[in-house]
Amino acid sequence: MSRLKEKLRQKIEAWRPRTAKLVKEHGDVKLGDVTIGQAIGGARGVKCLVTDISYLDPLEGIRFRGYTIPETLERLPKVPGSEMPYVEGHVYLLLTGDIPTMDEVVEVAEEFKKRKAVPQYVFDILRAMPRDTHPMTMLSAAILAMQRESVFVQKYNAGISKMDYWDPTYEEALDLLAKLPQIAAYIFRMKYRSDTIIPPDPNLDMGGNFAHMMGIGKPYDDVSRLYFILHSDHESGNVSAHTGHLIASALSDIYYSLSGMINGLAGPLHGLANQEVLRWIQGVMDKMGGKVPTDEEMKKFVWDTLQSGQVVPGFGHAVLRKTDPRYMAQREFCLKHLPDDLIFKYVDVLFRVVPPILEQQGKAKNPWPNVDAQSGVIQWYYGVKEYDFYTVLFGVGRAIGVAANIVWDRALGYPIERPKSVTTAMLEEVAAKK
Ligand code: HAX
Repeated sequence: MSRLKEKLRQKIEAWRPRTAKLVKEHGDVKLGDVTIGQAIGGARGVKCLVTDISYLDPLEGIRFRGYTIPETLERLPKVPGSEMPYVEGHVYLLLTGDIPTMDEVVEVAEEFKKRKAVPQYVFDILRAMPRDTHPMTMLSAAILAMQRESVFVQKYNAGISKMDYWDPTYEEALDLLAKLPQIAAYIFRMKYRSDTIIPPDPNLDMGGNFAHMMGIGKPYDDVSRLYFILHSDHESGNVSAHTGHLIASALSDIYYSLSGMINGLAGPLHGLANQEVLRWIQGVMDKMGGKVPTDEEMKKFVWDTLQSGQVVPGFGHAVLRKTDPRYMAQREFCLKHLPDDLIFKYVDVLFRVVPPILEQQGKAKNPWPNVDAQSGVIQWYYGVKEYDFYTVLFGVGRAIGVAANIVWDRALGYPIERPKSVTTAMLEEVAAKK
């Protein structure tokens, strides 16, 4: 058994009594009430999910296993010669809650290398799809196609004990995570680089290998590491994480679950917002003839968007009530590596003008930028101008957190998810009694 798996096994054994005690002795303690507004309004703020992989504080932002983004980036072991940590180390952190040593990270990186071969039929399926298929559809289909590889299904059919469900789930989670960078890069090169596929380099870590297969030189390896880490998890109520958890709760395997979570991420109110931001900026650029708008000019574009009944992509959040620290981490990267980039300047103007406008409009509860307002500009700068592809990068990162959650869901025996519905008439009846 690998050291990561052994450590995970020990953590699971130690954790199980905590969950069991809570359910047995305190199962009927109230966490809160649900209002009619919440029932109609997407369960916003209803506390009914449990995860220890990450926690999103509305004012502070995300903490991965208790660590803020700057702490995570600082403490995880760095790839030699790079500014950014190993993504494999982040996988270790999310799964176990512990910051790994360099030795432990290298072991996980080696394990990823052993698991990374993508079956040929996946490429055949991708090639059979019309070339103008959205890359998120391709990614989802590629993951779903590999469902026949599921270790969980094999073990389940052989009658494995419920207590051991986490083990094959862990195995297939690592199998899938190790393959995703190659699938993503394959989609990119096939669709947007005249089908010139670059094979993986067996000597590189996950982020380095992704940059290599994309055909982009340094520091794109660090960009990839940063992206995958930043996008990995955002507690479990967001659409992609929740979808993955929900599907897995039916004991569907990791392939079904992650293919489904990718489909949720592909919505413009969620992960696709990063593509929408670039599309929106390009529209403004066309109108401005490439010149950077003044604050006054930009305000007009923002108001035009709002008045035509559309959202300003990259701003607002269902939970956060301040600027997303994932935005700030990428902003810092931009200030260091691409301060004079034209699109970064656009993003910078938006950073100044959008929040006061949204406040003035008085609808959005959070006027501040989210992760998606900043992520496209970095990709564009390093040559990935096909913004349809941006959400795929998000998806590769998000898979890490969703997979870690599912392994723990199985370990702690979380049941099939089944919230209760009511009818509109029932709501009216309750409202009338008040
Ligand atoms: N532009 C214009 N209007 C906005 C807005 C924005 N950026 N953000 C919120 N609003 C509006 C909402 O559409 C809603 O309007 P209605 O009352 O007319 O329906 C109102 O303000 C209240 O919304 P809210 O409670 O503040 O926000 P929600 O929790 O309902 O939605 C969203 C959160 C992120 C979906 C929302 O802010 C939005 O649409 N933002 C733009 C799209 C975007 O950037 N999405 C990415 C979010 C981060 C993420 O998940 N990345 O993957």
